Amino acid sequence: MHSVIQRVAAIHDLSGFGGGSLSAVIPILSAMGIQVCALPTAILSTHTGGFSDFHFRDLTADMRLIIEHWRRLSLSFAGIYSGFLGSAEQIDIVRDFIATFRSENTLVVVDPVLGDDGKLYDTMDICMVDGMRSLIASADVITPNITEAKLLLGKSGQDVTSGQEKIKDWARALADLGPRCVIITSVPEEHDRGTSVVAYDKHAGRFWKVACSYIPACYPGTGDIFASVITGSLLQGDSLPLSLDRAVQFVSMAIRATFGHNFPEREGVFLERVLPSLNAPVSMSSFELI
Ligand code: PXL
Repeated sequence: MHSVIQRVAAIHDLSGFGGGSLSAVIPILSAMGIQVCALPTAILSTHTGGFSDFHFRDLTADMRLIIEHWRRLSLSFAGIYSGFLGSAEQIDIVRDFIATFRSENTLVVVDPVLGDDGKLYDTMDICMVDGMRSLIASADVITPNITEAKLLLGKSGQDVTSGQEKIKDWARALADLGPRCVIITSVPEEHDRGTSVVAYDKHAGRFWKVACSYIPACYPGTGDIFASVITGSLLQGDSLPLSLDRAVQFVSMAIRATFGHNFPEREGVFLERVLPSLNAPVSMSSFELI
């Protein structure tokens, strides 16, 4: 029967407090009219950024059983979207999942969650970096931040991360590993304190950039929010540059809705304040071809 709603398999952890991961993926995609089937990779009391004594339960064994049941149900997906993985073994599980459930029109988005601010997250190690590098070969779209781009390309900590031509080379090198579209976030601007998002569409041979307004705060979970809006927007049929614009605007709005309040940054952004804006028409577009 013709499907009336688009369905996405969301392969992420569930962090109980602090926002991000499935706590962001589900409401964002639901608000965009997309049905989310969650395949949890791990359950945590909080995300790992800014909390040291978090509880972590790895769900590798459960994932296999969940996938087996979904296979018996012959489920199909318009999108497959992965993020934080709980063990190196899950790399193979996600790769097999994509091979089994992907059809001609399935959009596969891999957010290679590994680290930020020049450092690996607490639960990540070099095996995960190597695994993620192999997993992105199965993706149509990847959304690394600048730290993850560097790790995936095996660049050293000393490697300078600014300069438009350099970032374009990195995006090309990541696309050479497999994905059609590479979206790099948190790219430092050369002449001011701001950052931008740079995207490369290998088939079109084009680079796009959207500048992000500067706010002196760093909230965990914004990478998951960004990648979720990208996934929803592409599934809704938006172009790559328009999807970038929507995701950057939504993250900026969430940060602005939070920044004026005096809560610790580790508690994440007030996503609920801005969710309804996902249904508003795009009011302004600021993408540039670079
Ligand atoms: O936002 C990425 C992310 C996802 N899941 C967990 C995390 C992080 C980043 O810190 O800790 C558990």
